[in-house]
Amino acid sequence: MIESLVSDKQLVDLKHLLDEAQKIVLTCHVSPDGDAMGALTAFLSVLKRQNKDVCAITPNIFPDFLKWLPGADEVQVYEKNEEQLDPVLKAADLFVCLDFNGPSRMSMMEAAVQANPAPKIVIDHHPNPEDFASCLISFPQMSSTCELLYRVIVALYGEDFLGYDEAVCLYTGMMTDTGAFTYNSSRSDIYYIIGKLLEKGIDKDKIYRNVFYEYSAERFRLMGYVLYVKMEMLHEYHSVILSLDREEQKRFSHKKGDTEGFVNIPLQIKGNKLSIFLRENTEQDNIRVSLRSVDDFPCNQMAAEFFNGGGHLNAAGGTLECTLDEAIELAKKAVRKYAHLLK
Ligand SMILES: [Mn+2]
Repeated sequence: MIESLVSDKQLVDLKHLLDEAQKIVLTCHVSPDGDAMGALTAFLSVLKRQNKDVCAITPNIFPDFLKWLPGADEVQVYEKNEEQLDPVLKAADLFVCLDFNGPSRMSMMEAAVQANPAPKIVIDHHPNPEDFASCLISFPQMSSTCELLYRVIVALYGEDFLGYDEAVCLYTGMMTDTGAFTYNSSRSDIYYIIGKLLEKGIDKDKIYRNVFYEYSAERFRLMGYVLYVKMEMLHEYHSVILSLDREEQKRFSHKKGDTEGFVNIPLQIKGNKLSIFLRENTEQDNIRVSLRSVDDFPCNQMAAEFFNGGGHLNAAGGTLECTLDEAIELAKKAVRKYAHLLK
């Protein structure tokens, strides 16, 4: 048996909140990734099988490459349907917040959720959770929220209760948050859990293809363009800056999710320690910043200091309200400031 991590007290609180609730809303962070969607769909399925009245709502749309997830078709998108979903948020008597550590991560949905004083269960692996949970299950050492949720579900309902669809969802989150187990995935527990999920009959190779072999040709043309034309090497600092403006994204028929993973590519360059990707947001008037690093370079610290963001040690993000050229200058300034950790 795997250690559940969740304390007896937490488990009692969790059970009590779930038992008492009549109308549960599950939610996750804005711009959901595989871990957020995997956790959302897995827990949706589990609670439905517990005969709960439960609704899963994302703040905005999730990428096409996650639409195949079992239960994804039942997930509501707040941004697309505010009038119909506001009453659902208002009527909820329990929220379960998955894969985020502070209310602002719900973005356009924050106000509506926070207006409801109903208790919140937070199940998450981001460091430094804010004080907004009635029941906080936060373990930053976890590879993913899905890994943690596996332990929570098993602690609540037992290993046998977990079904095939839920195993697919949980594996997807663990796989995507670790770059298919290439980073943040060196604990043996992870592979014990994968073993258990495989016993449920999941096809991990098919899941890999569902997520990573589903891109459009335009994405690869855009990737080629970014790497050939828009990659700036800061050799002295073992860092790389990638950037994309709105016009360039339009030129390559950019769809949400198309630039997913670009920021990781420069880390494959020999000796490189840090990769920064600056992209003009196609939905809002700001710039999305993504940071990735290897070893112990603190992306989250740099993101908090320079880019109004945060995250994990090796993967963090933020936003900037300025021009792309200004953002590039700021990124260079950030790299110079952290030179002692990069040289
Ligand atoms: Mn996550």
